[in-house]
Amino acid sequence: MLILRNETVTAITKDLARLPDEQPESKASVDRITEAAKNCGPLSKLARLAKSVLEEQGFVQIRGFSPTQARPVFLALASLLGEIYIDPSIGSAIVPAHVRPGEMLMGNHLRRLPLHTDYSMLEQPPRLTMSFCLRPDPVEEFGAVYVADMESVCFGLEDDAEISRLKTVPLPFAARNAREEIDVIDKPILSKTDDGRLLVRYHRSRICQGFQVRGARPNGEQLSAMRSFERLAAAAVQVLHLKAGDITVIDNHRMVHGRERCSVEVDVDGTTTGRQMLFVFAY
Ligand SMILES: O=C(O)CCC(=O)C(=O)O
Ligand SMILES: [Fe+2]
Repeated sequence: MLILRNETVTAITKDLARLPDEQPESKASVDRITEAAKNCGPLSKLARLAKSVLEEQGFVQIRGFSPTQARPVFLALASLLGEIYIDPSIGSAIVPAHVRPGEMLMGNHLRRLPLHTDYSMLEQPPRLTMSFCLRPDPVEEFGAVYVADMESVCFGLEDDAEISRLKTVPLPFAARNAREEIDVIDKPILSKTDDGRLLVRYHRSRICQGFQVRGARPNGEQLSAMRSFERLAAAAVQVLHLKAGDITVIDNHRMVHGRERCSVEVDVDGTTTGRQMLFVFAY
């Protein structure tokens, strides 16, 4: 974990006061934030440290910012670590999530979220999944993030039969396209990026949806690839407990992530308040 001293947070916040204060809805506004972030000395140094830790272990947790500083700090740091991705179906660089009963989006569910990679249905999934914790779960052990580094799981064992199968058995990943139809792409769980690095993709419910759309059932090889991947990933899980203000950066090409179950506080009128996060994705 990178723990920021108070002086560091003060210096970064002062620098960022010069940043354009705008909703990052367009590529142009993200470009302006990126340009301004490059001139923030202490933030650039923090970004360099974050890159080193990310390279070492596939994720990095940064603690010390306050939740009220969320948007400018989060976006500026993201823009120094990668090229920010704007999901066309969302239309904004920042994606909020608030845990509530009865929500559609997986990130808002109270249940435990199984290990997966984000945007597994894209030909090129974003390299970084970044989160900013605005409000942790009301219960200490709840709402924790799980990460598992599949690069270290595979290291030195690339020719092992079980791991080799993960590179060759294709699985159908489903995605809703702009016309509200379902597209399916066939990809193995483990492949390589253009620059030859490991690219992990996995999302059990997207895969199930892929089979459903095709009107097919997974064959024995596919089932055993899914089971063996899930077993290998589960055995490598590390648990990250979040505090308000924590920024977590996960390498979405080499890691899978998930989340512990959540809870909500219930008001007299039945409204609920739970874990609140902001997400940014980047290449
Ligand atoms: O809330 C979290 O920390 C993770 C949520 C998540 O992984 C997702 O919605 O894809
Ligand atoms: Fe995710």
